[in-house]
Amino acid sequence: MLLKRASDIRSSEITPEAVYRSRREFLQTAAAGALGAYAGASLLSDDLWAQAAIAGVKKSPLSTTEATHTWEQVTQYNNFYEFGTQKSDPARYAAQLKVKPWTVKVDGLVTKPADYALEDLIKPHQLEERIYRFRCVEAWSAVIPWVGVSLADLIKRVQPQGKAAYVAFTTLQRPSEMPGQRTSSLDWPYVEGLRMDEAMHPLTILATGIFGKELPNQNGAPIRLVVPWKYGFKSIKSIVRISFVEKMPPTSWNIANAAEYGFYSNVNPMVDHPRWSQSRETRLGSFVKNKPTLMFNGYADQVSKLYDGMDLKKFY
Ligand SMILES: Nc1nc2c(c(=O)[nH]1)N[C@H]1C(S)=C(S)[C@@H](COP(=O)(O)O)O[C@H]1N2
Ligand SMILES: [Mo]
Repeated sequence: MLLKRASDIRSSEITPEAVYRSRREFLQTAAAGALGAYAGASLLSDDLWAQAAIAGVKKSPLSTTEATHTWEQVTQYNNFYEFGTQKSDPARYAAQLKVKPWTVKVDGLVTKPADYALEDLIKPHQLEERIYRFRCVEAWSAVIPWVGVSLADLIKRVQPQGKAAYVAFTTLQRPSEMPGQRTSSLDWPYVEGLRMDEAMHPLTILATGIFGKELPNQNGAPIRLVVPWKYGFKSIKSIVRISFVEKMPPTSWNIANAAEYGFYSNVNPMVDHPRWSQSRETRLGSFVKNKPTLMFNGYADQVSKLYDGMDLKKFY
């Protein structure tokens, strides 16, 4: 029998997902209430809330003022295929991943290549809270208070060479602790990439936390990318390698299904996914796909310049 490709699994998930949300999250939302979520998050006792707090995090003017989702919503409904293809799998299985110590290899066309211990790569005084809208290609969305550093600051420190036109990212490959990697739902390891100007954009961050606490494993501990104007799958989790390269690097979802997932993957309500519309979205905790999706996920003023003159139907 042929193994199911991840792209097939996705299409079959659409209805069960909505059902799952409407049942489970009705109760959660009712409990967390309209408190504005962030404060409400602690109302839901969950031992993950015991994640270590991150000290000295500054607020950022780049944050949205919209109310955030709850800790429970953001940590119990995830995509992290290394732990399985169901939204509940990461919360169930990711605790077994050992994230300390953690090393990130910086290599390729760069002046200061090295295997950096995570503590040496992320400067605590640069940590900021960035509350961003998050939009998954499957048309659900959330508002998440990340803790992270500007990727641009890190890139400047390691000094890419003039020829470096793209940044490539790789997730940890450790099948002993990542049961999904013992299946062929995707080609492993998970890889992603950005054009250099996208990587250098002030909105692009490497996140190490959510809600002022260290990232739970299911959200991509100990370090993951967040690019708020792109579909969620660009936000690669549990990064172990950052490479500076000349040519556009391969990306996991493009490898899995090039007709459906391109390199750019900018949120764009005018360019539908071949199997569903992208014009509206379902906010986590809601029942209906009634929220209009905004161009570049609402970040058009900041990022549309990056794509001047590009046909976004062609470069999806
Ligand atoms: N390594 C890795 N990174 C990943 C994924 C994955 O399966 N593996 N899923 C992506 C997808 S499709 C989404 S929507 C986001 C989900 O992030 P969240 O679970 O923190 O909401 O992670 C992205 N990063
Ligand atoms: Mo996604």
